[in-house]
Amino acid sequence: MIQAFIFDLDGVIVDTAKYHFIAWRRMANSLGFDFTEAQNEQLKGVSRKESLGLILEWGGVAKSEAEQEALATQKNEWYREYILQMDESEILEGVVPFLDAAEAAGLKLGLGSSSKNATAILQQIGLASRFGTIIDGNKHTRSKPDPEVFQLGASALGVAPSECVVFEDAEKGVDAAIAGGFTAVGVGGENLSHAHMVIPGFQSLTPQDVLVRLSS
Ligand code: B16
Ligand code: MG
Repeated sequence: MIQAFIFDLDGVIVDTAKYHFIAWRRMANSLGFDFTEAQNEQLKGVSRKESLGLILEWGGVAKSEAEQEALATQKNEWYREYILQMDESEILEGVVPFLDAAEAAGLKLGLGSSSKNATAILQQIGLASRFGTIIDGNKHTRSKPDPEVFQLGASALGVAPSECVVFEDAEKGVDAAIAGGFTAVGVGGENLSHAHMVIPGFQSLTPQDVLVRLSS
């Protein structure tokens, strides 16, 4: 029986992919190359370090470890300029009523994100206190598609993966949930057909709708 919902952050609760894209592009442009929004799709759910590696590869640019460290720090400073302007108006449509209904139904709520900025973002948008546990990029070491982030979340909530639904917008996030034995709900996005169920978003959706569709 499902006892808990674990939510990814970027792309599920808020659309921060656009801010990651602007900041990474600024960094790429400073190195003399560019990349596309379609390529940016591949960075969803991927850690900062791994994202940088992919972008440098696309630009055909080689950098030392120390230089990569400096580039990642610079990108994060730019990214934080954007996220520190965020407020609750950036919460994706339907998310708050869905969280309210899930809580009222007695489900435990957790957050599992690759982002080291997840807690800052949740504070900016006023949702930090809504989750029984927040596992962010500072609390786990193995990136999605490794299931570690969700396993730590389930364990902190005191539930087994089989009792937990994970909501994810990234292909690698859905892979991570499935690899860990969770039920995966893909949110929006493309390449999510391997999830147990796909939803366009949370508008007009209730936890009961999800549980009924998953059991049918
Ligand atoms: P940061 P999620 C992920 O968050 C993003 O989708 C991904 O694009 C980003 O590179 C990663 O967090 C790391 O973010 O640089 O803030 O630590 O989708 O797992 O919530
Ligand atoms: Mg995401």
